[in-house]
Amino acid sequence: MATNGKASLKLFFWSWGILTAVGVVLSVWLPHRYFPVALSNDMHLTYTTTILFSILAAPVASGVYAAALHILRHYRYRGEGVPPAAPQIRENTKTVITWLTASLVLTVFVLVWGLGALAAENNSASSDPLVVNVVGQQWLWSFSYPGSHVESNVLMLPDNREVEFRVTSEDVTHGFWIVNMGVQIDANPGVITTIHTTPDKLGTLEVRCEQFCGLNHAFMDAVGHVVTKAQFSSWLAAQAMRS
Ligand SMILES: [Cu+2]
Repeated sequence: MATNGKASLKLFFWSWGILTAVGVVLSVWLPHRYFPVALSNDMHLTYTTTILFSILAAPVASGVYAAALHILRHYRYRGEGVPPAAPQIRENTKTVITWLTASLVLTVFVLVWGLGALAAENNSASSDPLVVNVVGQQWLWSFSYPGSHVESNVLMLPDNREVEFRVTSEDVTHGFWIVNMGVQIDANPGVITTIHTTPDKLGTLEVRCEQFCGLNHAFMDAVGHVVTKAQFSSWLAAQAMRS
C-alpha cells in the first residue's frame, strides 16, 4: 500500500487528464490527417461519428491506462509467497456507482446517436434517385445507367443528386466499396442489393472490392468522378453515342 495515498492519487488523476487530452487531440487530428476527403453526406456523417466516438472513448481508455500505471507503481507485490488479500474493487461503492453511471450514459448516447444517424439517412432519401447498376466479377467492376444503355468501367456521378446503387455479381461474392463516399455493400450472385448516397462535393472516387474474391482481389478497383450535372449529362450522351 502506498505511503502517501493522497499524492499518488493526485498523480493518477493528472496522468488520466493528460492521457485524455492526448486521446482527444489524436481523435481529431488523425482523421483530418489520414482519412480521404469526404465526397458524400454519408461519409461526412461517418467522419463526425468516428471523431465523436473517439473523443468519448478517450477518457475511458485513458482511465484504464492511468489505473494500470497507478497499480503497477503502488500495488506491486515484492514479498515472498502469496500476497495478502487486497480490497476488492466491487466492494468500493463510489467506484462502482461512478463506473456504472458513466457506462450507462455513454452507451445510451451511442445508441441514440446511431438511431438518429440512421433516421437522418432514411429521411434524406429522394423520390427520384439516379439508378446505377453495379456488377462485380473476377476481377473488375462495371457500371450501367438504366434508360441510357451506357455501360462503363468508370463510375460517373452528378453532384447533389441521390444515387441508388443496385449491386450484384456475376460469379462469387464481392464487396462494393466507394472508399470516400462511405458506401459499402456486398455484391452477391443472383441477388440485387441496394444502397443509397448523395455526392456533395466534386472529386475523384476510389472504388474497391472489400470481400476476398480470389487471386486478383487486391487489384479489383475502379475509379470514378463526381462531376457537375451538366458534365454528367454530356458524358452520358457521349457514351451513348459511342455504343
Ligand atoms: Cu471482388
